[in-house]
Amino acid sequence: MKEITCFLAGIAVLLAGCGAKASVGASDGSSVESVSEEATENVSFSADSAYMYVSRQVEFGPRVPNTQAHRQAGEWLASKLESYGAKVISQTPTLTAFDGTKLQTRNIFGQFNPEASERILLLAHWDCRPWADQDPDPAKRKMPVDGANDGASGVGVLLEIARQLAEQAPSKGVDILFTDAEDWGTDGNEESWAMGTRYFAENPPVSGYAPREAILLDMVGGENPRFPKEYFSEKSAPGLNGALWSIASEKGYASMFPERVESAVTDDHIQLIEAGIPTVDIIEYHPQSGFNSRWHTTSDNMEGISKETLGAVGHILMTYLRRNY
Ligand code: AHN
Ligand code: ZN
Repeated sequence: MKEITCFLAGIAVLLAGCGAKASVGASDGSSVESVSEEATENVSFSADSAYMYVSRQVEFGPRVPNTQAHRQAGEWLASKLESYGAKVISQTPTLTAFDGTKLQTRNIFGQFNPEASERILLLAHWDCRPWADQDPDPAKRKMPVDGANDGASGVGVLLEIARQLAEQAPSKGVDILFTDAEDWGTDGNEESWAMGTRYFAENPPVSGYAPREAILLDMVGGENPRFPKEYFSEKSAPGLNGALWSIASEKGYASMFPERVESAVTDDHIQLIEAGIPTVDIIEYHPQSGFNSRWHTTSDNMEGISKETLGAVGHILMTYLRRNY
């Protein structure tokens, strides 16, 4: 009996800790009923649907700027966002890459509740790297990557979030941005990455654009991933970082989301942070081996995509959105 009492008290403390309502205990001691916050907060996210959005992008072929696959996928992404009720603005600058190539790019920006002044920005890059320069086979290093994880995974999760927002509108503002030309970069040249996001930050699509905070998803579909906190994110938005990682552990994803800073990456979030928007990057990283082993190889294809991972990330994000927006 003593053990059971402690167990029940433990549940009560946990639930109280996350602000949930709980009714614990039964007269005959045989059942424990609890009404968690989850039941009342209406968080829904379909991992199957997110997976389908990833797969659909990959079917276009590598979405490398200046290719037909890229143009067609860009059209599809904009029309999907629009179909979920977002007010969509495309930016189509020609950007010059580090190697002199002129890139015909497209940032795709969709707003839910465009008139709300309190807003959050959710983003992921949709372009693919033109060269699989990390491929173990030297003969393949000039081939483009499929970008199933590196690109399509984050976009797939955000498209599913857009679909959920069409079902139940947020009470504040939510913006979704698919950024271009993130991955036409080269080692040792910080400026060569994240060109689309730099353009967005320097040329906001709506005047006076100032979201309260932003969340970047990058490589969120791998198998057996690990998402430690990221250094620049923790510096720029410790509150948001803390809230997301504590939702992760509340939902049972503590081992996938260790609450320690273990990475520091050059990515789209740096551009937003420099523009004054506190931003968190959710990105797979392993302290020993770095990114996912398929990263920038020809194996970054659908075989490396896990529905469970997409579902975990989506559920955490959706929970944060429903509680705060
Ligand atoms: C660097 O490779 C320096 N940063 C990783 C940013 C990135 C590339 N994310 C996806 N692809
Ligand atoms: Zn990449």
